[in-house]
Amino acid sequence: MTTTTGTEQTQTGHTATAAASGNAATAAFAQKNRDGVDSSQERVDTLATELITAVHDVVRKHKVTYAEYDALKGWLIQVGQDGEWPLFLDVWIEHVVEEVANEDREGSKGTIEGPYYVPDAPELPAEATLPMRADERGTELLFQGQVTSVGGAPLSGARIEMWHADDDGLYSQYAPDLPKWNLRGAIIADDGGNFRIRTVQPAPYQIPTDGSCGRLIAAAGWHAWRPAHLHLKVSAPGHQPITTQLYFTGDAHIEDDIASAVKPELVLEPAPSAAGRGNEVMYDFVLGPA
Ligand code: MBD
Ligand code: FE
Repeated sequence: MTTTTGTEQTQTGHTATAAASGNAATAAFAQKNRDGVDSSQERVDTLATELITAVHDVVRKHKVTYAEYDALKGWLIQVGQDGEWPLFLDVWIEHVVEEVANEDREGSKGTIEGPYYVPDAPELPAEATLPMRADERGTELLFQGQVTSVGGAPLSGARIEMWHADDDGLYSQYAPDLPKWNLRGAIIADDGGNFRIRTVQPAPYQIPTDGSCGRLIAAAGWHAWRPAHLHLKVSAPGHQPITTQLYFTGDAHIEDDIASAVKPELVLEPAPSAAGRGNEVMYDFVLGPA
């Protein structure tokens, strides 16, 4: 990817905009969140009071002006209009929620889900190629391994959902003109918990620069990049499911992911494929009891 604008021009001329991907992510979230959560009044009181107090502390500490307060108000309104609340929250907040949620987890490390998961991707056999275009760009990758329990028992029929960006850093269903399930699939492991998935290595992901999150990044002098990554959800009956991501050694943004979601255990070291084409790498998933 060579763009620095975050606005991808696709082959058919449609443009990937922050508002389009943001609004799609907002709609997808609304769909999955229909049930809400049943919190006690005491819990809501505690969390809301402490959050509001934390903001008061920042206002006092830095003597925030009315001009700055109005800029904040305008920006918050615009985040909603751009549909970028899922993006904002998953980039800057989710990693701490994940840290707390998984502090007692046994087995493989998890990390954040991010805004671009889609349930019910096509099911594929244990040895499979992710759905992709005939001319899909990117280095071919063979990703293989085994799903086991913490005791080492193979988890027959484990489900490995994988989704990732293409060579332009774009996700299907969140950018125009990509086939619906491009680079998304649900692989069912064999009786020994083994899987062999063929795909192409994704490109690094840049937060859209033409939306509210991009404006914040530019105004603060931050960078907008996540290292290239594979997203995964791995599950098996009787075991704790895991949501994680895997990264590639040597990526320029491993050390400074804008979403703070890299962990050393999640960095792959692919090697050139023995068969001669592309790269291959092994990674095993270990799931704790449910
Ligand atoms: C992504 O692809 C992603 O994984 C996260 C966490 C945030 C924004 C885009
Ligand atoms: Fe991602």
